[in-house]
Parts: sequence; C-alpha cells; structure tokens
Amino acid sequence: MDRDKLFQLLDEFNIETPSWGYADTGTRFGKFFQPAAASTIDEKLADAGAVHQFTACCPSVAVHVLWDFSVGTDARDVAKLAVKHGVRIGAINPNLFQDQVYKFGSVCSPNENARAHAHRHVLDSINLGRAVGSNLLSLWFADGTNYPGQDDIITRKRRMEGALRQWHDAMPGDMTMLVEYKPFEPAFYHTDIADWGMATAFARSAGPNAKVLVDTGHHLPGANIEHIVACLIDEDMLGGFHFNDRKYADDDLTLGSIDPYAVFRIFHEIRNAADIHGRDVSGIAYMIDQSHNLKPKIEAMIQTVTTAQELFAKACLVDRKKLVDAQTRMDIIDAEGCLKEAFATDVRPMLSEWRKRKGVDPDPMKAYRASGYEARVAKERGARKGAQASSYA
Ligand code: RM4
Ligand code: MN
Ligand code: MN
Repeated sequence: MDRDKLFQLLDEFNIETPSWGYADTGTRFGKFFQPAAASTIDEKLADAGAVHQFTACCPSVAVHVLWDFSVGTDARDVAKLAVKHGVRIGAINPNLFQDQVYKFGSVCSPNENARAHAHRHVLDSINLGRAVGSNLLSLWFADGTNYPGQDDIITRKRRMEGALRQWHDAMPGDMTMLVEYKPFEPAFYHTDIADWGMATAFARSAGPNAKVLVDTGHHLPGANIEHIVACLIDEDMLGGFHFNDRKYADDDLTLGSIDPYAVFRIFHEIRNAADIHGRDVSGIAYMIDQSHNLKPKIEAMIQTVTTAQELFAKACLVDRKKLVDAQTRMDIIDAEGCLKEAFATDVRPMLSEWRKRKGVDPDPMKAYRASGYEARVAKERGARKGAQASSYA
C-alpha cells in the first residue's frame, strides 16, 4: 500500500476518548485516588484536549450524562468548554443504572416508575445531544435478572422494544442510536440485551438510525469478535466500538495490552469489508471505554490510542490481492501468512512520519511526559482534592 493511501486512512481514523477514563475509578473493593485525576467536566475535557493535542487523533469526547452534567448545567456551556480545550462533545451516554429506582432494571423493569424515569432521562439526553451538537446516543442497559423465574423474559423484551422505538422516533434525523450488549454483569442470570444478535434485533425494530455497538470486553471468553464485526458490517448494522482489552470479563484494561493480534484481526475485517467488498465503513464510531484504575489516566489513554493506530495501520497493510489469491488457491499457509506478515510489520516509523505531517511530536508519550502537564494538574487538583472528604465509604 502506498504511503499516501495509508496516511489518508489514518487521517480518517479518529478515536473518541471517554470523559470517565480521566476520573478516579476503582473496583467494588475500593478506589485508589490519583492526584492528577479529573473531577469536573472542565478537567475531563482539559485532559481529553491534552490527549488530542499530543496524538492528533482524538477530537471528540464521550460523556456520561449523570456524571458530567450536574443539575442546572447549561449543555451549551459544556460544548463551549470542549471547544476551549480543543475537542468537541461526542457520544451521549444516558445513565440507566445508578439511580435507586433502577433496582430491577430501567426500561425492562416491572416497576412503572423506573420505566417512566428512564424514559424521561433518555428524552433529556436526546435534547442534551441536540444542544451540544452531538449526533450519537449511546445506550447501555444494566437491565436483567439475577435468578431464574425472577421476571418474564418476553415481557421485558417487549418493554425494551417499545422504549427503543419511542426514543428512535424522538431523535433528530441525523442522530444515530447505538445499542450496546453485554452477556452478564451486573445481572447474573440473564441480561436483557446479552449479545450482538439481540442487539441487532432490537436495533432493527427501533428504526433505521439504530445500530449495534460492540464493546470488545462484552463477550464471553473465546468469542470470535472479528467474525461478529464482519457480519455486522455486511448487515449494515455496525454502529461503533467501545474499545478495551480484557483477560477474564469486562476488565476495561487498555486496548491491546492482553491480545493485540485480536484487535488487529478486528481492524483487518473492517478493512477487508471496505477494500474487497466495497462496504462503507466510514460511519463506524471508534470509541474507548476504559477505566484506568492503576495506570496514570492520560498516559493510559495516549498508550491506548497510539496502540489502536498501530494495530489499525498494520491491518491496512494486509496484502489483500495476495490474500484473495491464496484463498482462491485454498492455500491456508499463504493466506494466514498475509495476516502474519502485516501484523509483524513495524509501523512505528510510518506513524512517526504521519504525526510529523500532522504537526505533532512523533513520540506522543515522550512529548506528553516532557510537557509537565501531569505534575501541574496534580498540584492544582491534588490540593483541592486533599481538602475534600473522600466520597468513597
Ligand atoms: C458498562 C458499559 C457501558 C459503560 C458503563 C460504565 O459495562 O461498558 O458502555 O458506559 O459500563
Ligand atoms: Mn461499553
Ligand atoms: Mn463495559
């Protein structure tokens, strides 16, 4: 592949970072605070701005409505804040799982109050999206049950269908609804949208602007995610990704830290669908969904997006002509060799070159470390945080 074509693909490969990836997070066993972690939406957007400044590929930031928009906040002010920090607001994530009313689910709950609450919150989130100029509504549900017989699965399915249809109708014409699936957790017996097949069925019944969101951590061990991705693209149902890596379940580790070849294979299927089958993959939203409990937040994000770029670039380099030829000849060794060859290519010099053309340092991590950003915000934020009582009981 010639360099200009690769650089063009890299130009189009934008990755959205999540506001929650910059904040203090933990597990249910505890939360370890970092002095530099962001607390306010202003700080989160500033950190996202820093990531974009050093990588030139993260121009938008996903927000979680409940965590980022306190009551009384004018959404347009948040949009302006984003611009001030050199980014824009991306996917709007309603929160349908934290409120006490959601004990038995949100839209699938037998509790009518919970369903009404969820309905209002999503309509508010759609308006918020309008106000900040976002065209992505990203839905993840914690809905499910913990025990066999706890609730009627078909009734819950119909409640979900009804809600998604109503919300789809309430969205502006240029908004896309992303439907995320997850096999378990927090529900441990059944999850109302457990896998990509259910997400596809729900999205289809919601309407033409609803697509499936693949969170890489939301699969049972051994699932062939690239196969799911290829099918979704061919069905015109792939809306986007929540990237993260995992060893066991929804671990939210940094992308490519455990299995970079698996991420490469996902990108390979995307490029294959585009190059060999002429599928339009330009609308796929690449987003990160990680919580960096132990790694420094911004460094973890920079490491993630540069890894994503490397794996994407490698996938672009697969010699597809040779691959088709090997497949036609039924030569498995040669066919697999095409993938291995591309995966083994050191794309870092090419990425350095691309960064130079974009006017950023060829080594984003080194440049970020040299900037002193983290020490500066740690001092400012740490002093204030130290003065506050911890909210973690
Ligand atoms: C879920 C899912 C959602 C994310 C929440 C916080 O497991 O991945 O996308 O918003 O976690
Ligand atoms: Mn997710
Ligand atoms: Mn998750």
